[in-house]
Amino acid sequence: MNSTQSSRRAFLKLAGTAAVTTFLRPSLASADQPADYTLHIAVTPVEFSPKHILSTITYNGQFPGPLLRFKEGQQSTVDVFNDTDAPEQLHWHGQFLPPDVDGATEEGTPFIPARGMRRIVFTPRPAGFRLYHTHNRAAADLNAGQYSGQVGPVYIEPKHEAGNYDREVFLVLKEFQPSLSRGGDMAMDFLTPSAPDKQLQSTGESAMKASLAKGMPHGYEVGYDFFTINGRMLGHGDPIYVKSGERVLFHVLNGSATEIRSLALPGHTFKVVALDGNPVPALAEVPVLWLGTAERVSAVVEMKNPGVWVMGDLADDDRAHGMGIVVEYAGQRGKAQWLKPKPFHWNYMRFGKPNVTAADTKFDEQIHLTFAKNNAAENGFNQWTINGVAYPMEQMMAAPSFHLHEGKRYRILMRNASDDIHPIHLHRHSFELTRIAGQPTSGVIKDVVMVGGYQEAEIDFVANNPGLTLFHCHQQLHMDFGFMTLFDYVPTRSELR
Ligand SMILES: [Cu+2]
Repeated sequence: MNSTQSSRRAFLKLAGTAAVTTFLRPSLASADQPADYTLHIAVTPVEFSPKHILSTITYNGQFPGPLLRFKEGQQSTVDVFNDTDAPEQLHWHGQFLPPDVDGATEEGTPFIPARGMRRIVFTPRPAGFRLYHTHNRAAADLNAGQYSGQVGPVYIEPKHEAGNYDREVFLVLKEFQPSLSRGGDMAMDFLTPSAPDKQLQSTGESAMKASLAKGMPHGYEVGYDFFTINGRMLGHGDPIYVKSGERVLFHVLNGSATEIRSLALPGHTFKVVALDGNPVPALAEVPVLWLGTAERVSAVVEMKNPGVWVMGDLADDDRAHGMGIVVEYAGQRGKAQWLKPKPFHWNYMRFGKPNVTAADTKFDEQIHLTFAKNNAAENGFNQWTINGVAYPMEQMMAAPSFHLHEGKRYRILMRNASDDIHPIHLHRHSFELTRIAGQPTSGVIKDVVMVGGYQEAEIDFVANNPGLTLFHCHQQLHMDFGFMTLFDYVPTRSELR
Protein backbone atom coordinates (compact mmCIF):
# COMPACT_ATOMS: atom_id res chain seq x y z
CA MET A 1 0.00 0.00 0.00
CA ASN A 2 1.47 3.36 -0.94
CA SER A 3 1.21 6.42 1.23
CA THR A 4 -1.54 8.07 -0.85
CA GLN A 5 -3.77 5.04 -0.35
CA SER A 6 -3.06 4.89 3.33
CA SER A 7 -3.83 8.55 3.93
CA ARG A 8 -6.99 8.31 1.84
CA ARG A 9 -8.11 5.32 3.86
CA ALA A 10 -7.40 7.24 7.08
CA PHE A 11 -9.52 10.11 5.84
CA LEU A 12 -12.41 7.86 4.87
CA LYS A 13 -12.29 6.25 8.27
CA LEU A 14 -12.56 9.63 9.91
CA ALA A 15 -15.25 10.79 7.51
CA GLY A 16 -17.36 7.84 8.57
CA THR A 17 -17.77 9.33 12.02
CA ALA A 18 -19.36 12.50 13.28
CA ALA A 19 -15.85 13.72 13.96
CA VAL A 20 -15.58 15.24 10.51
CA THR A 21 -17.95 18.00 11.57
CA THR A 22 -15.45 19.15 14.13
CA PHE A 23 -12.70 20.08 11.66
CA LEU A 24 -14.01 23.60 11.53
CA ARG A 25 -11.09 25.38 13.12
CA PRO A 26 -8.55 26.60 10.59
CA SER A 27 -5.52 24.52 11.22
CA LEU A 28 -2.34 23.28 9.64
CA ALA A 29 -3.07 19.82 10.97
CA SER A 30 -4.85 17.76 8.36
CA ALA A 31 -6.69 14.54 8.82
CA ASP A 32 -3.85 12.40 7.52
CA GLN A 33 -1.21 13.78 9.87
CA PRO A 34 -0.54 11.80 12.99
CA ALA A 35 -1.81 13.30 16.23
CA ASP A 36 0.58 14.32 19.00
CA TYR A 37 -1.48 12.19 21.37
CA THR A 38 -4.22 9.60 20.97
CA LEU A 39 -6.64 8.91 23.80
CA HIS A 40 -9.10 6.04 24.00
CA ILE A 41 -12.05 6.40 26.35
CA ALA A 42 -13.21 2.89 27.28
CA VAL A 43 -14.44 0.73 30.13
CA THR A 44 -11.43 -1.21 31.37
CA PRO A 45 -10.40 -3.02 34.54
CA VAL A 46 -8.16 -1.11 36.93
CA GLU A 47 -6.20 -2.77 39.73
CA PHE A 48 -5.84 -0.55 42.81
CA SER A 49 -4.40 -3.48 44.78
CA PRO A 50 -4.46 -7.23 44.08
CA LYS A 51 -7.69 -7.41 46.11
CA HIS A 52 -9.24 -4.22 44.77
CA ILE A 53 -9.99 -4.43 41.07
CA LEU A 54 -12.92 -2.86 39.30
CA SER A 55 -14.11 -1.80 35.86
CA THR A 56 -14.41 1.89 35.18
CA ILE A 57 -14.08 4.32 32.29
CA THR A 58 -10.43 5.23 31.72
CA TYR A 59 -8.14 6.99 29.26
CA ASN A 60 -5.98 4.42 27.43
CA GLY A 61 -6.86 1.67 29.88
CA GLN A 62 -4.97 3.21 32.76
CA PHE A 63 -5.58 5.36 35.80
CA PRO A 64 -4.58 8.12 35.97
CA GLY A 65 -4.70 8.95 32.27
CA PRO A 66 -1.26 9.37 30.65
CA LEU A 67 0.68 12.54 31.46
CA LEU A 68 0.32 14.76 28.40
CA ARG A 69 3.19 17.19 27.90
CA PHE A 70 2.76 20.13 25.58
CA LYS A 71 4.88 23.14 24.67
CA GLU A 72 3.34 26.52 25.42
CA GLY A 73 2.08 28.20 22.26
CA GLN A 74 2.89 25.26 19.96
CA GLN A 75 -0.20 24.00 18.14
CA SER A 76 -1.00 20.41 19.07
CA THR A 77 -3.36 17.70 17.89
CA VAL A 78 -5.10 15.15 20.08
CA ASP A 79 -7.27 12.35 18.68
CA VAL A 80 -9.90 11.23 21.17
CA PHE A 81 -11.67 7.95 20.49
CA ASN A 82 -14.78 7.23 22.49
CA ASP A 83 -15.15 3.45 22.73
CA THR A 84 -18.16 3.67 25.06
CA ASP A 85 -21.89 3.78 24.34
CA ALA A 86 -22.40 7.31 25.68
CA PRO A 87 -21.24 10.64 24.23
CA GLU A 88 -18.31 12.14 26.13
CA GLN A 89 -16.74 15.51 26.81
CA LEU A 90 -13.04 16.00 27.52
CA HIS A 91 -12.30 19.26 29.31
CA TRP A 92 -8.85 20.89 29.18
CA HIS A 93 -8.94 22.30 32.67
CA GLY A 94 -6.93 25.46 33.31
CA GLN A 95 -6.22 26.36 29.68
CA PHE A 96 -7.31 29.43 27.69
CA LEU A 97 -9.03 27.64 24.79
CA PRO A 98 -11.96 28.51 22.51
CA PRO A 99 -15.38 27.13 23.56
CA ASP A 100 -15.47 24.56 20.73
CA VAL A 101 -12.43 22.71 22.15
CA ASP A 102 -12.66 23.61 25.86
CA GLY A 103 -14.78 20.54 26.51
CA ALA A 104 -18.09 21.64 28.05
CA THR A 105 -21.47 21.03 26.42
CA GLU A 106 -22.78 24.10 28.25
CA GLU A 107 -20.32 26.24 26.24
CA GLY A 108 -21.19 24.51 22.97
CA THR A 109 -18.29 22.06 22.61
CA PRO A 110 -19.47 19.18 20.39
CA PHE A 111 -19.59 15.77 22.06
CA ILE A 112 -17.10 13.05 21.26
CA PRO A 113 -19.78 10.74 19.84
CA ALA A 114 -20.42 7.30 21.31
CA ARG A 115 -18.30 4.77 19.33
CA GLY A 116 -16.86 7.75 17.43
CA MET A 117 -13.90 10.07 17.58
CA ARG A 118 -12.99 13.73 17.49
CA ARG A 119 -9.72 15.34 16.47
CA ILE A 120 -8.95 18.31 18.71
CA VAL A 121 -6.48 20.95 17.51
CA PHE A 122 -5.45 23.69 19.89
CA THR A 123 -2.62 25.90 21.06
CA PRO A 124 -1.81 24.96 24.68
CA ARG A 125 -1.52 27.84 27.12
CA PRO A 126 -0.71 29.03 29.70
CA ALA A 127 2.39 27.14 30.82
CA GLY A 128 2.17 25.05 33.96
CA PHE A 129 0.41 22.11 35.60
CA ARG A 130 -3.07 21.56 34.10
CA LEU A 131 -5.35 18.55 33.74
CA TYR A 132 -7.85 16.87 31.49
CA HIS A 133 -11.00 15.21 32.68
CA THR A 134 -14.51 14.33 31.58
CA HIS A 135 -17.04 17.12 31.79
CA ASN A 136 -20.10 14.87 31.60
CA ARG A 137 -22.82 15.25 34.17
CA ALA A 138 -23.31 12.17 36.31
CA ALA A 139 -26.29 13.17 38.50
CA ALA A 140 -27.35 9.98 40.31
CA ASP A 141 -25.21 7.68 38.08
CA LEU A 142 -22.10 7.03 40.13
CA ASN A 143 -20.42 5.22 37.20
CA ALA A 144 -20.43 8.38 35.10
CA GLY A 145 -18.66 11.74 35.08
CA GLN A 146 -15.64 12.11 37.26
CA TYR A 147 -16.72 9.22 39.51
CA SER A 148 -15.08 7.19 36.72
CA GLY A 149 -11.35 7.11 36.01
CA GLN A 150 -11.40 9.92 33.44
CA VAL A 151 -8.73 12.19 34.90
CA GLY A 152 -5.17 12.79 33.76
CA PRO A 153 -2.39 15.34 34.29
CA VAL A 154 -1.20 17.88 31.71
CA TYR A 155 2.08 19.72 31.85
CA ILE A 156 2.59 22.67 29.51
CA GLU A 157 6.27 23.45 29.32
CA PRO A 158 7.10 27.15 29.45
CA LYS A 159 9.40 28.65 26.86
CA HIS A 160 11.96 29.10 29.62
CA GLU A 161 11.85 26.64 32.51
CA ALA A 162 13.05 28.15 35.77
CA GLY A 163 13.23 25.85 38.73
CA ASN A 164 15.60 24.66 41.36
CA TYR A 165 14.88 20.97 41.73
CA ASP A 166 16.39 17.60 40.83
CA ARG A 167 13.32 15.85 39.49
CA GLU A 168 9.54 15.94 39.17
CA VAL A 169 6.92 13.53 40.54
CA PHE A 170 3.26 13.77 39.53
CA LEU A 171 0.67 12.60 42.08
CA VAL A 172 -3.04 12.19 41.31
CA LEU A 173 -5.28 11.67 44.35
CA LYS A 174 -8.63 9.98 43.70
CA GLU A 175 -11.25 7.73 45.29
CA PHE A 176 -13.21 4.91 43.65
CA GLN A 177 -16.22 2.66 44.37
CA PRO A 178 -18.62 5.47 45.29
CA SER A 179 -21.93 5.04 47.10
CA LEU A 180 -24.64 7.39 48.33
CA SER A 181 -24.80 8.29 51.99
CA ARG A 182 -26.82 10.65 54.15
CA GLY A 183 -24.06 12.68 55.66
CA GLY A 184 -20.40 13.52 55.16
CA ASP A 185 -17.43 13.40 57.49
CA MET A 186 -15.20 15.73 55.52
CA ALA A 187 -13.00 18.24 57.34
CA MET A 188 -14.61 21.67 57.07
CA ASP A 189 -12.57 23.76 59.50
CA PHE A 190 -9.11 23.93 57.93
CA LEU A 191 -9.47 27.14 55.92
CA THR A 192 -8.19 30.47 57.24
CA PRO A 193 -8.87 33.37 57.44
CA SER A 194 -12.41 32.60 58.53
CA ALA A 195 -15.13 35.11 59.33
CA PRO A 196 -18.56 33.51 58.97
CA ASP A 197 -21.04 36.06 57.72
CA LYS A 198 -23.97 36.30 60.19
CA GLN A 199 -26.51 36.97 57.47
CA LEU A 200 -25.34 34.07 55.29
CA GLN A 201 -25.32 31.79 58.30
CA SER A 202 -28.85 32.66 59.44
CA THR A 203 -30.15 32.31 55.85
CA GLY A 204 -28.52 28.91 55.45
CA GLU A 205 -29.40 27.59 58.87
CA SER A 206 -33.03 28.67 58.78
CA ALA A 207 -33.51 27.09 55.34
CA MET A 208 -32.06 23.83 56.65
CA LYS A 209 -34.16 23.95 59.80
CA ALA A 210 -37.34 24.53 57.80
CA SER A 211 -36.53 21.59 55.51
CA LEU A 212 -35.83 19.19 58.38
CA ALA A 213 -38.99 20.37 60.18
CA LYS A 214 -41.00 19.29 57.12
CA GLY A 215 -39.63 15.80 57.64
CA MET A 216 -36.99 15.94 54.87
CA PRO A 217 -33.84 13.89 55.47
CA HIS A 218 -30.42 15.43 54.81
CA GLY A 219 -29.60 15.44 51.10
CA TYR A 220 -27.38 12.68 49.71
CA GLU A 221 -23.61 12.82 49.94
CA VAL A 222 -21.14 10.42 48.28
CA GLY A 223 -18.69 8.18 50.12
CA TYR A 224 -16.02 5.82 48.74
CA ASP A 225 -14.45 2.44 49.50
CA PHE A 226 -11.12 2.73 47.64
CA PHE A 227 -8.64 5.57 48.09
CA THR A 228 -5.67 5.86 45.75
CA ILE A 229 -2.62 7.89 44.78
CA ASN A 230 -1.64 7.38 41.15
CA GLY A 231 -4.20 4.61 40.98
CA ARG A 232 -2.70 2.45 43.74
CA MET A 233 -3.78 2.01 47.35
CA LEU A 234 -1.20 2.72 50.03
CA GLY A 235 1.34 -0.10 50.15
CA HIS A 236 0.44 -1.50 46.72
CA GLY A 237 2.24 0.82 44.32
CA ASP A 238 5.92 1.47 43.76
CA PRO A 239 7.38 3.67 46.50
CA ILE A 240 8.82 7.04 45.53
CA TYR A 241 12.56 6.32 45.83
CA VAL A 242 14.56 9.36 46.97
CA LYS A 243 18.11 10.19 48.01
CA SER A 244 19.23 12.34 50.90
CA GLY A 245 19.72 15.94 49.81
CA GLU A 246 17.56 15.60 46.71
CA ARG A 247 15.03 18.31 45.90
CA VAL A 248 11.88 16.71 44.52
CA LEU A 249 9.22 18.83 42.83
CA PHE A 250 5.82 17.25 43.53
CA HIS A 251 2.95 18.16 41.22
CA VAL A 252 -0.12 17.17 43.26
CA LEU A 253 -3.58 17.01 41.69
CA ASN A 254 -6.83 16.35 43.51
CA GLY A 255 -8.64 14.27 40.87
CA SER A 256 -11.61 13.52 43.13
CA ALA A 257 -15.18 13.95 41.95
CA THR A 258 -16.34 15.28 45.30
CA GLU A 259 -13.74 15.19 48.09
CA ILE A 260 -11.33 17.70 49.55
CA ARG A 261 -7.91 16.10 50.15
CA SER A 262 -4.95 16.82 52.39
CA LEU A 263 -1.38 15.56 52.09
CA ALA A 264 1.56 15.46 54.51
CA LEU A 265 5.00 13.84 54.51
CA PRO A 266 6.15 13.34 58.13
CA GLY A 267 9.38 15.15 58.99
CA HIS A 268 9.34 17.21 55.79
CA THR A 269 7.87 20.48 54.57
CA PHE A 270 6.51 21.55 51.21
CA LYS A 271 7.87 24.71 49.64
CA VAL A 272 4.95 25.73 47.47
CA VAL A 273 6.10 27.13 44.12
CA ALA A 274 2.84 27.12 42.16
CA LEU A 275 -0.92 26.88 42.78
CA ASP A 276 -3.06 25.51 39.93
CA GLY A 277 0.12 25.55 37.85
CA ASN A 278 0.73 29.28 38.25
CA PRO A 279 3.90 30.47 40.07
CA VAL A 280 3.13 32.12 43.44
CA PRO A 281 4.71 35.42 44.62
CA ALA A 282 5.70 34.00 48.04
CA LEU A 283 7.35 30.56 48.16
CA ALA A 284 6.02 29.69 51.63
CA GLU A 285 6.88 26.40 53.37
CA VAL A 286 3.98 24.43 54.81
CA PRO A 287 3.69 21.07 56.62
CA VAL A 288 0.37 20.11 54.99
CA LEU A 289 -1.28 20.65 51.59
CA TRP A 290 -5.05 21.02 51.24
CA LEU A 291 -6.70 20.71 47.83
CA GLY A 292 -10.31 21.02 46.73
CA THR A 293 -11.44 19.02 43.69
CA ALA A 294 -9.32 19.84 40.59
CA GLU A 295 -6.92 22.06 42.55
CA ARG A 296 -3.20 21.55 42.02
CA VAL A 297 -0.21 22.33 44.20
CA SER A 298 3.37 22.21 42.94
CA ALA A 299 5.82 22.07 45.84
CA VAL A 300 9.50 21.28 46.34
CA VAL A 301 10.42 18.90 49.16
CA GLU A 302 14.02 18.81 50.28
CA MET A 303 14.79 15.23 51.27
CA LYS A 304 16.60 15.64 54.56
CA ASN A 305 15.00 13.16 56.95
CA PRO A 306 16.10 9.65 55.91
CA GLY A 307 13.65 6.85 56.53
CA VAL A 308 10.68 5.10 55.00
CA TRP A 309 7.64 7.36 55.26
CA VAL A 310 3.94 7.37 54.45
CA MET A 311 3.04 10.46 52.45
CA GLY A 312 -0.68 10.55 53.03
CA ASP A 313 -3.98 12.17 53.82
CA LEU A 314 -4.57 13.48 57.34
CA ALA A 315 -7.89 11.58 57.57
CA ASP A 316 -6.94 8.30 59.31
CA ASP A 317 -9.84 6.37 57.83
CA ASP A 318 -9.10 7.48 54.27
CA ARG A 319 -5.39 6.71 54.67
CA ALA A 320 -6.27 3.28 56.09
CA HIS A 321 -8.33 2.69 52.94
CA GLY A 322 -5.44 3.61 50.67
CA MET A 323 -4.93 7.40 50.46
CA GLY A 324 -1.16 7.42 50.72
CA ILE A 325 2.10 6.53 49.01
CA VAL A 326 5.42 5.34 50.45
CA VAL A 327 8.51 7.57 50.22
CA GLU A 328 11.66 5.49 50.65
CA TYR A 329 15.19 6.87 51.04
CA ALA A 330 18.06 4.98 49.43
CA GLY A 331 19.59 2.54 51.91
CA GLN A 332 16.60 2.66 54.29
CA ARG A 333 14.22 -0.19 54.90
CA GLY A 334 11.41 -1.26 57.18
CA LYS A 335 7.75 -0.50 57.58
CA ALA A 336 6.65 2.91 56.34
CA GLN A 337 6.05 5.35 59.20
CA TRP A 338 3.20 7.83 59.55
CA LEU A 339 3.33 10.66 62.08
CA LYS A 340 0.30 12.85 62.56
CA PRO A 341 1.20 16.47 61.82
CA LYS A 342 0.18 19.28 64.19
CA PRO A 343 -3.13 20.93 63.29
CA PHE A 344 -2.56 23.26 60.38
CA HIS A 345 -4.78 25.81 58.66
CA TRP A 346 -4.62 26.34 54.91
CA ASN A 347 -4.37 29.97 53.89
CA TYR A 348 -4.09 30.92 50.21
CA MET A 349 -2.96 34.41 51.25
CA ARG A 350 0.28 33.00 52.63
CA PHE A 351 1.43 32.53 49.01
CA GLY A 352 0.33 36.00 47.85
CA LYS A 353 2.05 39.38 47.83
CA PRO A 354 2.72 40.75 51.32
CA ASN A 355 1.12 43.87 52.82
CA VAL A 356 -1.72 44.21 50.35
CA THR A 357 -4.45 46.77 50.94
CA ALA A 358 -7.90 46.93 49.36
CA ALA A 359 -6.72 49.86 47.21
CA ASP A 360 -4.02 47.72 45.55
CA THR A 361 -6.33 46.01 43.09
CA LYS A 362 -8.75 47.85 40.85
CA PHE A 363 -11.57 46.47 38.75
CA ASP A 364 -14.11 47.78 36.25
CA GLU A 365 -17.28 45.96 37.23
CA GLN A 366 -18.49 43.74 40.03
CA ILE A 367 -20.59 40.58 39.79
CA HIS A 368 -22.40 39.43 42.95
CA LEU A 369 -23.05 35.71 43.30
CA THR A 370 -24.78 34.08 46.27
CA PHE A 371 -24.61 30.29 46.59
CA ALA A 372 -27.42 28.43 48.37
CA LYS A 373 -28.58 24.89 49.07
CA ASN A 374 -32.14 23.54 48.88
CA ASN A 375 -31.86 20.54 51.14
CA ALA A 376 -32.85 17.22 49.47
CA ALA A 377 -35.01 19.16 46.99
CA GLU A 378 -34.12 17.12 43.88
CA ASN A 379 -35.20 13.49 44.48
CA GLY A 380 -33.33 13.41 47.76
CA PHE A 381 -30.29 15.22 46.35
CA ASN A 382 -29.50 18.76 47.41
CA GLN A 383 -30.31 21.35 44.79
CA TRP A 384 -27.85 24.22 44.41
CA THR A 385 -28.55 27.73 43.26
CA ILE A 386 -26.56 30.80 42.21
CA ASN A 387 -28.56 33.96 42.93
CA GLY A 388 -31.63 31.76 43.37
CA VAL A 389 -31.30 30.01 39.99
CA ALA A 390 -30.43 26.34 39.55
CA TYR A 391 -28.76 25.52 36.20
CA PRO A 392 -30.92 23.06 34.18
CA MET A 393 -30.40 19.40 35.05
CA GLU A 394 -29.97 18.52 31.37
CA GLN A 395 -26.45 18.86 29.99
CA MET A 396 -27.19 21.83 27.76
CA MET A 397 -26.53 25.48 27.00
CA ALA A 398 -28.73 27.74 29.09
CA ALA A 399 -29.26 31.48 28.65
CA PRO A 400 -26.10 33.26 29.82
CA SER A 401 -26.69 35.05 33.11
CA PHE A 402 -23.85 37.58 32.89
CA HIS A 403 -22.59 39.56 29.91
CA LEU A 404 -18.90 40.43 29.71
CA HIS A 405 -17.15 43.13 27.71
CA GLU A 406 -13.80 42.15 26.28
CA GLY A 407 -10.86 43.79 28.02
CA LYS A 408 -12.67 44.67 31.24
CA ARG A 409 -11.53 43.47 34.62
CA TYR A 410 -14.34 41.88 36.61
CA ARG A 411 -14.54 41.25 40.33
CA ILE A 412 -16.74 38.36 41.37
CA LEU A 413 -18.00 38.63 44.94
CA MET A 414 -18.93 35.13 46.05
CA ARG A 415 -21.21 34.71 49.08
CA ASN A 416 -21.67 31.17 50.35
CA ALA A 417 -24.98 30.74 52.20
CA SER A 418 -24.26 27.03 52.86
CA ASP A 419 -22.09 25.25 55.40
CA ASP A 420 -20.21 23.29 52.67
CA ILE A 421 -16.87 24.27 51.21
CA HIS A 422 -17.18 24.86 47.45
CA PRO A 423 -14.21 24.54 45.07
CA ILE A 424 -15.31 27.16 42.54
CA HIS A 425 -14.00 26.92 38.96
CA LEU A 426 -13.97 29.42 36.09
CA HIS A 427 -13.45 27.99 32.60
CA ARG A 428 -11.12 29.38 29.91
CA HIS A 429 -9.64 32.10 32.17
CA SER A 430 -7.49 32.40 35.28
CA PHE A 431 -8.47 34.61 38.20
CA GLU A 432 -6.63 36.43 40.94
CA LEU A 433 -7.64 36.06 44.58
CA THR A 434 -8.37 39.58 45.85
CA ARG A 435 -10.20 39.08 49.15
CA ILE A 436 -10.80 36.15 51.48
CA ALA A 437 -13.10 36.42 54.49
CA GLY A 438 -12.74 40.19 54.46
CA GLN A 439 -8.95 40.32 54.06
CA PRO A 440 -7.41 41.76 50.89
CA THR A 441 -4.79 39.78 48.97
CA SER A 442 -3.20 39.75 45.53
CA GLY A 443 -0.80 37.85 43.32
CA VAL A 444 -2.28 34.33 43.66
CA ILE A 445 -3.54 33.24 40.23
CA LYS A 446 -5.80 30.19 40.12
CA ASP A 447 -8.64 28.50 38.28
CA VAL A 448 -10.27 26.81 41.30
CA VAL A 449 -10.68 28.30 44.77
CA MET A 450 -12.29 26.83 47.87
CA VAL A 451 -14.90 29.11 49.42
CA GLY A 452 -15.58 28.16 53.05
CA GLY A 453 -18.97 27.64 54.69
CA TYR A 454 -20.83 30.94 55.26
CA GLN A 455 -17.76 32.80 53.97
CA GLU A 456 -17.20 35.48 51.39
CA ALA A 457 -14.41 35.55 48.83
CA GLU A 458 -13.55 37.78 45.89
CA ILE A 459 -11.76 36.94 42.67
CA ASP A 460 -10.83 39.17 39.73
CA PHE A 461 -10.47 38.13 36.13
CA VAL A 462 -9.86 39.95 32.87
CA ALA A 463 -12.35 39.18 30.12
CA ASN A 464 -9.68 38.38 27.52
CA ASN A 465 -10.95 35.17 25.90
CA PRO A 466 -14.26 35.81 24.10
CA GLY A 467 -16.88 33.07 23.99
CA LEU A 468 -19.24 31.29 26.33
CA THR A 469 -17.60 30.73 29.70
CA LEU A 470 -18.80 28.32 32.35
CA PHE A 471 -18.54 29.08 36.07
CA HIS A 472 -19.34 26.27 38.47
CA CYS A 473 -18.64 24.41 41.65
CA HIS A 474 -16.24 21.55 40.81
CA GLN A 475 -17.85 19.19 43.34
CA GLN A 476 -19.63 16.76 40.97
CA LEU A 477 -22.75 16.45 43.14
CA HIS A 478 -23.05 20.22 43.31
CA MET A 479 -22.39 21.03 39.63
CA ASP A 480 -24.75 18.28 38.49
CA PHE A 481 -27.58 19.60 40.68
CA GLY A 482 -27.67 23.25 39.66
CA PHE A 483 -24.40 24.84 40.82
CA MET A 484 -23.38 26.36 37.44
CA THR A 485 -23.85 29.56 35.55
CA LEU A 486 -22.80 30.78 32.12
CA PHE A 487 -21.13 34.06 31.07
CA ASP A 488 -21.03 35.35 27.53
CA TYR A 489 -19.23 38.21 25.84
CA VAL A 490 -21.18 41.05 24.27
CA PRO A 491 -19.81 43.81 22.02
CA THR A 492 -19.13 47.15 23.69
CA ARG A 493 -21.02 50.25 22.58
CA SER A 494 -18.03 51.49 20.58
CA GLU A 495 -17.76 48.16 18.76
CA LEU A 496 -21.42 48.38 17.75
CA ARG A 497 -21.01 51.84 16.25
CU1 LIG B 1 -19.99 22.99 45.71
